[in-house]
Amino acid sequence: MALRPILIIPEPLLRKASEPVTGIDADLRRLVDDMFETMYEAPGIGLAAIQIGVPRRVVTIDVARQEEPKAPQVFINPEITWASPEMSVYEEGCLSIPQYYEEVERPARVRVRYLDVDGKTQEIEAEGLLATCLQHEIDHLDGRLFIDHLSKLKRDRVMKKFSKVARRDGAA
Ligand code: GNR
Ligand code: NI
Repeated sequence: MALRPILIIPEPLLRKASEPVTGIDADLRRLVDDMFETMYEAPGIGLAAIQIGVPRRVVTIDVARQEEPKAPQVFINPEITWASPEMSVYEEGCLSIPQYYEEVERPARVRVRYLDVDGKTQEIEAEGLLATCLQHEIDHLDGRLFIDHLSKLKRDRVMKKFSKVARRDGAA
């Protein structure tokens, strides 16, 4: 297993759409292991492969509370097949936009079809934090970030702040 650096905005890769996984092999299993290690260390409740620079449609999630046993979940090529008309609001954050939190409104429940690590098609219906997290991660696979759901004013403010930090730190 290996910890991998998490990409931070305005890194252009975060705006790239990820490609579907076509086969589950040793490389993919290693990627999933690295994603969990990186996600738990951050710590975060979800991670999309593109956040560590790998443009593949792979998501890891663990929404268990701190006092609960670990509950790692892997979603390969996830697709939303249904979204509830009812919406819900969560305060979201993103490991690629450190220390910025804002409320986002999304469908309260979603059905998601995906492949598990054995390549078997699965479908789940999620609600609450898992529903929010799945939508946040699937957005990443399409090059979208949670700030895209905010007003242009707020988004521009965040992008400007992080561009300034990147320039100062010599990362962009
Ligand atoms: O750790 C994370 N917490 C979180 C909180 C509310 C809604 C979504 C998330 S996902 C985020 C980790 C991350 O950036 N995943 O892409
Ligand atoms: Ni994120």
